[in-house]
Amino acid sequence: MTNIEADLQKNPQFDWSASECELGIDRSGIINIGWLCSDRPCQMGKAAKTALLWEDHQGVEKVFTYNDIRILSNNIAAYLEGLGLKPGERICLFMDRVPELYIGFLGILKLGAVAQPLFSAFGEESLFTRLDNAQTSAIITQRKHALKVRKIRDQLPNLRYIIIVDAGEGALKEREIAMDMEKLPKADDYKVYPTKAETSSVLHYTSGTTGQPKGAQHVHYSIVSQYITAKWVLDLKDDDIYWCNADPGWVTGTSYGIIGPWVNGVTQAVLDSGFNAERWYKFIEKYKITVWYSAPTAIRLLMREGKETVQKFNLSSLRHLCSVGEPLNAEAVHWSKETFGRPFHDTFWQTETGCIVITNHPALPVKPGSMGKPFPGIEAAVLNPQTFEPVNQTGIAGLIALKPGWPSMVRSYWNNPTGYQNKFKNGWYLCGDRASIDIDGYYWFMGRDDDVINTGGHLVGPFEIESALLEHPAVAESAAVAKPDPINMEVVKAFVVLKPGYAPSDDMELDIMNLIRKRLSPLAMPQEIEFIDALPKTRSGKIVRRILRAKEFNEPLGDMSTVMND
Ligand code: 6R9
Repeated sequence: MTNIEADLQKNPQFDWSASECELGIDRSGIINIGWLCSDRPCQMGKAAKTALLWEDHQGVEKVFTYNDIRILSNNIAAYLEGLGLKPGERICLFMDRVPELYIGFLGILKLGAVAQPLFSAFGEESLFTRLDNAQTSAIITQRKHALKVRKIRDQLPNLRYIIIVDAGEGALKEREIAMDMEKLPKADDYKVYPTKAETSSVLHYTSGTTGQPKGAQHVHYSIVSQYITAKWVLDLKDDDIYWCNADPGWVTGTSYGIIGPWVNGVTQAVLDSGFNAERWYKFIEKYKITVWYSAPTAIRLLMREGKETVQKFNLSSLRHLCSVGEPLNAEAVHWSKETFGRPFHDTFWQTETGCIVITNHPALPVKPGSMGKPFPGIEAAVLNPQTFEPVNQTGIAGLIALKPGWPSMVRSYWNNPTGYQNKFKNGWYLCGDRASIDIDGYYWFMGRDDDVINTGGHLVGPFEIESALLEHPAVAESAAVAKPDPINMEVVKAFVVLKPGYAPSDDMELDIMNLIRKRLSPLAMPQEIEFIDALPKTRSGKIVRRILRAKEFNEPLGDMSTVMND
């Protein structure tokens, strides 16, 4: 029987407070995610149980028990405190998927500071924007990524420490200090900071259409949602070996790549390596992964690899599969049934929701191509885009909206209260996506309702790309839009107007692409650049990306009345 069925049988009325009870916490008392993910499992008799099975791309393995992660995160918290870092300060984690990232995350939270994880493939400009906005006090990183921090540290007066986890004997530069996690002084009885339900915990940056990325500010109380959704949707049980292949630079990698499995006291496996079908299958076989949380782009890559590759491995340990980040097409669900003997279960949610909100939980029959239904305790609707009232009719497209109030809902955007207010209409939180609901109450995803580009499950904002494009000496104006892609769903395409005196060429295209890859990230790099004479604009001068995008997708152009066509 699945967890959700077992729990609902005992107590059919859903209430978040039942999860508080199971976690032994009280909304008005002390709640600390770092403690709940490491000390509590130890207190529940799991001290010697494996918390983390880690392997890197060269096959080097490390194993950590719950007691190991408890002590190591204590040591890190005490070390950071010793540096003078205080509760509430932002401490960035900027690393590949090394153990220090996972355990450091808990350490920062135990100190009462705010963990700000950033994707290690970010270039210096993406990094700068986010550290500057959060007025980050310290960054924990690796030698290879410290080079990017060095380039921007002079413009970041608040950044007091650049902590390098693998410094070795290498020379340290200004503000840099070495921290060897395994050799830190022991702080076995570290006094975890008494954070409360509403104390800030995690700051995840996410892209919108306008302006720079927004820092979604979460609180310690979010763990209530992450606990119960991991238990019910991922169906995590005591003897599971769980693998989430998302990077903690993105919300899936923290909510369900750190907090969800550990607060449930489950063993999780981490592979610090990019995509490679054989390596992935080998990893599942070797560690006997039972529950796997993946994404449509990865599934499409595996599908492309074909049957012969899968057949080389024994994947019979897999018992439950979930997917997130992009629409999970029906074809991928059928393929996974055929290949693994079970379907991928779709889960829809966002950085802002902090937890899964619409899903095919394991007790719900999967309708391939649908995202499933709202999670118990989540009130969702599809709203008419003009009136912002629920459409209340099956099959009609509208805006996905949620009634605020679940525990892991984002509390604000860092330094951007207006941006946060703009996400609400008529008492509903708007996700920025469109869907319809069928007669059985299943949600069918239709697309985003804005210009944000979803490439391989990662959101990239056009504004950030366009700002970086303008730094190229030849670029006068630009627009970044989504272009359909068979694997990544969407990739970035840039339309560029050159300054007088510059002519389009292959070299120019490559030069511009490289600039974006280096400054922002490989994800944000345009896969194609089209040089044009002028961009479509409204009479008030705003770029109408919708028209450029419609051309890429062969879609109708829609209302053109406000667009200048001269
Ligand atoms: C968790 C995460 C959120 C956006 C979201 C939507 C898209 C996520 C999806 C999905 C279709 C799904 N998205 N899950 N689209 N089906 N199951 O991905 O957070 O990075 O903030 O992205 O991703 O557009 O609004 P985040």
